[in-house]
Amino acid sequence: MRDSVLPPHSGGSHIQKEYKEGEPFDWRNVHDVFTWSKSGQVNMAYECIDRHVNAGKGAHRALYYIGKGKAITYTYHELQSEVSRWANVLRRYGVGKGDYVFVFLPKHPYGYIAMLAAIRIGAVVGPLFEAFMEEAVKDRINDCEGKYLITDQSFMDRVNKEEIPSLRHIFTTDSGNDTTEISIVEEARVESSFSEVEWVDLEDGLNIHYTSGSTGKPKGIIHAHRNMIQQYQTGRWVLDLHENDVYWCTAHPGWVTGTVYGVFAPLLNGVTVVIHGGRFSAEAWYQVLEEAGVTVWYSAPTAFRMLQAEGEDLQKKFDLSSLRHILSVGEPLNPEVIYWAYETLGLRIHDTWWMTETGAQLIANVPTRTIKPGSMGRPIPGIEVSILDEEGSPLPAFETGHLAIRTSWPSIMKEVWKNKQKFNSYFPYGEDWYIAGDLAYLDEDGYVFFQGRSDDMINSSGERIGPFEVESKLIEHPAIKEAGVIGKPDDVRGEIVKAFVTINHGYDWGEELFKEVRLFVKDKLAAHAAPREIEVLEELPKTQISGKLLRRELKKREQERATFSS
Ligand code: 6R9
Repeated sequence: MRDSVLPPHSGGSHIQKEYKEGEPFDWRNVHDVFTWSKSGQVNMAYECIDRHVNAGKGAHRALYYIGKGKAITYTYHELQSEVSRWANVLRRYGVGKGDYVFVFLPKHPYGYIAMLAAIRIGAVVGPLFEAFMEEAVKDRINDCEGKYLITDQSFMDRVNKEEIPSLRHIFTTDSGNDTTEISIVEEARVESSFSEVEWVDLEDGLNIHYTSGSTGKPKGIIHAHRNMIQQYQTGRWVLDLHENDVYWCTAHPGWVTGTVYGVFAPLLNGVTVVIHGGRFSAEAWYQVLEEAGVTVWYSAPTAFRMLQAEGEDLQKKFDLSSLRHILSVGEPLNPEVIYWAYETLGLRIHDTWWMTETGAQLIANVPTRTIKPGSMGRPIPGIEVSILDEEGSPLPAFETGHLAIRTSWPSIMKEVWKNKQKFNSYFPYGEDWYIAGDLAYLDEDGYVFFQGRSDDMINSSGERIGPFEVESKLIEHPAIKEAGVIGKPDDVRGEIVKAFVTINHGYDWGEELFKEVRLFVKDKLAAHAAPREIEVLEELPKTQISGKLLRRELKKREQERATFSS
């Protein structure tokens, strides 16, 4: 019989010393860490890099890249120099405070340097997921009229310059043959390794991430430099980062996790950040853990499940003894995976919950607390959570309702780009409570149990996919008349994208057309958005009055079928 709770492990020395369980926590206690608390001048890139260099830690390793070819290392000092050179190039081409700079690069140190260089000169950085295809790239840059793009020459076939009229300059990391782009790597070489920091306000824009809603196009969530308070502190208490840690967050910065916990939180804590290029493979991932000597590892349930599926024999081939702390985010973490890690690695997986909009973790299993597998953990110090009913009144323990967070906290979003209405929709019961859009219940000890989304959002392998975006793309294909898209429960990916469609006259549905339509969505949007299943219907269920698609009905249909067949 497995234990229903897992005891705290021996780590977590920071939170153990600095926080007494049950006490209130004031975020202002964190301000002293930062240079701005004395100088009054703030910039995220400065606090991530220069602060450590000035404290005599310039020789400490900041980035450690394992990918194709030889490993690449940047010390904090080298990172400062390189970021400054890139910042000088950007400045020379007119990039300045408040400009939107999109970064469309693979998992490689260049991507990190590009982001930090843009932030150093006061620009707002928009990291784009490396698997985005032409339309996903175009829609996002056009939405906020981005003026600058830093990408790689090999990605340029997915950048349609003609259809992004706001773009003034495109910088690329590989000179290639096309001379219309600016080779930022080459131009940076001849720049000075010193650059002035653009001092901004705590409330000024830092990054923009697009998240999928259940209706309409993705929304641009804008965050401010003040986020560093909570990002630093959760790095310290939840990730349990200590100066000599070798830390690997497996997410690409195009997902908010890869930016906040792949770049900001670890660098604010002065640790070594491991970057691994390339796609998932169990062998390659174990290899990275061993070769880099990873101590703290932040990943997602789908990846853990895929590793589990590869079996213990493979795992045993690697020396994973450096690992001491594992965390997860993005989708429900099933208890089986926690027990798998506990039994094979001797470590618990610590689930964490947050959203693009929240800017940092809010609910987590901090190292000093008992884990209840199946629960995301409890609100972190300084955060208050409640479960509200449809009228906005708190529900008792074990009753499922809307997951609500008491406002405010340091890293809450600043705004939704040009969409006040969308921003307000997060506060339907007044400004005291932020409503996540997730359903959950609390147990008698205040542990939070996730129950699903209250809207139609799909979560496949930790990617949030808006059904509307996929539906819109599907009906652009000449064979598809109408489309309704839902998430179908899946053992490995959490959910898969399933489409119900009606077909235009003259088309024969079959394997060939299925593949063609799937590829169509994959090529235009992204691989993770392409339906893995497509089912043809006579007609789609709609609401009687407004004719709105009833995704709920499609879901029900899928559920009933699952019950009958199991
Ligand atoms: C960081 C991130 C947010 C949505 C969120 C929820 C789901 C995140 C979770 C989780 C179950 C967890 N989610 N963490 N569900 N357990 N530990 O994921 O941001 O991409 O904006 O997604 O992801 O539904 O509302 P984002």
